[in-house]
Amino acid sequence: MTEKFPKNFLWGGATAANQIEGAWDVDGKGVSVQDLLTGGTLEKPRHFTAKVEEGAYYPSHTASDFYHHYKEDIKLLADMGYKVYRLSINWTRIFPNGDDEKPNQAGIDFYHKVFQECHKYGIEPLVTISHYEVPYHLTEAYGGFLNRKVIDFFENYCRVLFESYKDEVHLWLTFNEINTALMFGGGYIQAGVPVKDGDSIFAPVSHDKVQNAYQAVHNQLVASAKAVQLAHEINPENKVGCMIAGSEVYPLTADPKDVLMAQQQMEMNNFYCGDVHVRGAYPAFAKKYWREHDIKSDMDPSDAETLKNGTVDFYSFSYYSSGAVTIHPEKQEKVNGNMSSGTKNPYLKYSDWGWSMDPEGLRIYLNQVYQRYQLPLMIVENGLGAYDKVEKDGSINDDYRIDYLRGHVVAMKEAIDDGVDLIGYTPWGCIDLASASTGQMSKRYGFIYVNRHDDQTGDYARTPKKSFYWYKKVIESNGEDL
Ligand code: BGP
Repeated sequence: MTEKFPKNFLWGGATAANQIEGAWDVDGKGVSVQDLLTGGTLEKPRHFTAKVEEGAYYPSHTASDFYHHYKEDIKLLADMGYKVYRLSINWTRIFPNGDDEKPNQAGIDFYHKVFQECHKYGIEPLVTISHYEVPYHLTEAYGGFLNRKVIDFFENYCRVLFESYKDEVHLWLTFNEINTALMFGGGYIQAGVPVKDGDSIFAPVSHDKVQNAYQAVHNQLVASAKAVQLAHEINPENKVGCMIAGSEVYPLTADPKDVLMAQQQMEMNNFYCGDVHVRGAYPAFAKKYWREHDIKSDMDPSDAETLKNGTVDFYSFSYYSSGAVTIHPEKQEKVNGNMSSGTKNPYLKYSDWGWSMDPEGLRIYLNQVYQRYQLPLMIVENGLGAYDKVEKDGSINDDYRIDYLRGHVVAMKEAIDDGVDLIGYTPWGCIDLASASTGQMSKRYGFIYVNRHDDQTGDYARTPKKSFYWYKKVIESNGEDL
């Protein structure tokens, strides 16, 4: 007999404010780093514009208009039987510029309404405090998280959240995919580090930018540790997690040099930030990496203590795909996709955006991370971005999505049987939303279809897809009926 999902397992789904809410300039909201990023495609990635260009498409400006549909949306999540809903608070609704003296009451009220709606159905909100939504003013005036003053603004923002939502929210994540600042575009989206007008979000990263990204991430790790302490102080019931962009990296061959390369990528991609969040100190391999890459971050003498005292209560991560690496150029095969690094893995299939599909990799990752940290784990993003087709009768038969998710739920079950303490699962984009890497509405993840398209047409009508009914059944049976 194999182990089952625990009785109180947190089934749910996840979204982010800038990708779902729209209403980017209403009720006192300020401009976030997202609001200046245009839409893009796989061929022509999204880019930064120093100010909003007339006629250009900015995904965060309209997105799925959750701002005006939240009641209907949360009711649909409840119909699926959600126990938890992961969403983010857009910092610029609370502090429009980031350094304002007083918060914006209309912003605070909006999320009160959202949380109350969740509680009406017994859904626990899991709140990401910063999901790629740094106020743009902090980028322009301070250099984003490159500047330590922004740690204080973040702390102030957290204080307002923890106090305002003390009775409504007890599950928090500090920074979404904190490690991505070290991987893409020099940290603009993740940490508000300034970039040049026209820079793509995947622009090649110069040494200065790498240096900046490490500095900004250090400051964010300190900010996160302060937030954890504050959350516990304000309400001992609060549980705070980190959020890592998780990916398993395989050696393409059994050549020990490939194995070493994969190990080193796992360390820098996954464990560099994870270790600081969980263990409160940088891992041993960090020093060598800094030395070899000439990275010098300013650290305050008090930082070591802050990191030590601000370790997280649980480890959360996103998992979409795995990577493979080899030192042998003749064995390398390129993947056409926007997130793939390394080489094609011949054992796996790839999505239309070149992301590998690898449920087994999730089981491996869960085991690896659990053995390393021995903390409760939560998968807060997972899913298949795909083009959906609406049939003549209005139905959406997304069997490919069901297959992808089923494989990952099976992998979770196996990991639980392996002994992993997995506490929850919130697949990404449970309601269709704008894609983070392309800005497209047509790259859909949802159980709920939103009638909105890349050309900015569509009335935002919501329709449950076939996967909606499948996931409802999964939740009802606590992961038994797949
Ligand atoms: C993660 C982000 C999300 C989300 C997801 C899917 O990296 O945390 O914001 O969008 O990836 O990516 P995409 O939207 O590019 O398909």
